Amino acid sequence: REKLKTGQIPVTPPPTSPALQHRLWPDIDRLVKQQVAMSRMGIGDCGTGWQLFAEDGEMKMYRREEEIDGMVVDPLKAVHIVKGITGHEVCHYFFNPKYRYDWETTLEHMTVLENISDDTLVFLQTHKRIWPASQRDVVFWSHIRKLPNDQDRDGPDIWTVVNNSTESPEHPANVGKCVRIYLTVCLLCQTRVHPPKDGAPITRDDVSCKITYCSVVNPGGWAPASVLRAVYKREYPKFLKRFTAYVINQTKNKPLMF
Ligand code: 18C
Repeated sequence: REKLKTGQIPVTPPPTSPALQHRLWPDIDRLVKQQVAMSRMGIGDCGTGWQLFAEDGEMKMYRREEEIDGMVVDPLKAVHIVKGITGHEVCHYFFNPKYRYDWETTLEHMTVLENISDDTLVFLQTHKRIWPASQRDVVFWSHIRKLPNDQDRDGPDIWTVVNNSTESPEHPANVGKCVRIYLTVCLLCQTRVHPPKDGAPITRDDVSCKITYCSVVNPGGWAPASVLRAVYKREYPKFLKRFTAYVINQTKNKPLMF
């Protein structure tokens, strides 16, 4: 059980947390560990096949062309370094539903189906339709977690959010106008602190965040490969630039959150 200082809020759930008792918990815990380990691997460590498809300053996006039954399921891995924000802040704005409409431009509608615990939610989302394909929806659990920084024990914690498709008996797949997509997404954020030499307090000018974003999206049904690849080549860079700019803007006049 996590040792807490006076006034500190627990992040790993205590044994009584509803998340630990939940039917999804074994899957969530296993998948979070697996996704974090994969996200931490560099492009070179994952074998060959990663192709750079977008680059803008510090942001680099790679994909691997993969198809299952003729459907494009290209894994994506993006790395970015953003000054002035922390990993906890990036994960906070990515996880928390109250900010989602602010930055998620492909979103049409979002509902929280289940509030399992402060760090674990189940979402139903519908996304904008792309002609000529059907509109897509997705049901996924989302889990935010603080990880020990084993490379620098005195450094800030590492933070992650993992989203993974799940089922909802109340919202079965492919019954209405939407085709259900299936996704696994991992956002992993590491804060770097460059302490001021004069011993002055750390400000936003002294921090940067290394962001790794990995995703695999199965379109769930027919979608023309050329259109789908063109869509994600445009939408992923747009998402990461817009989302990080949003976090910078939201946090600029707030105290740093490590
Ligand atoms: O990770 C991201 N967001 C999280 C919180 O919302 C969460 C959700 C991810 C949903 C991603 C899939 C969305 C597909 C929607 C269709 C695209 C609509 C485009 C509309 C353009 C006007 O994890 C950030 C996600 C960033 C999303 C980038 C787009 C990825 C596209 C992947 C293709 C999906 C198949 C769609 C089939 C259409 C084929 C022509």
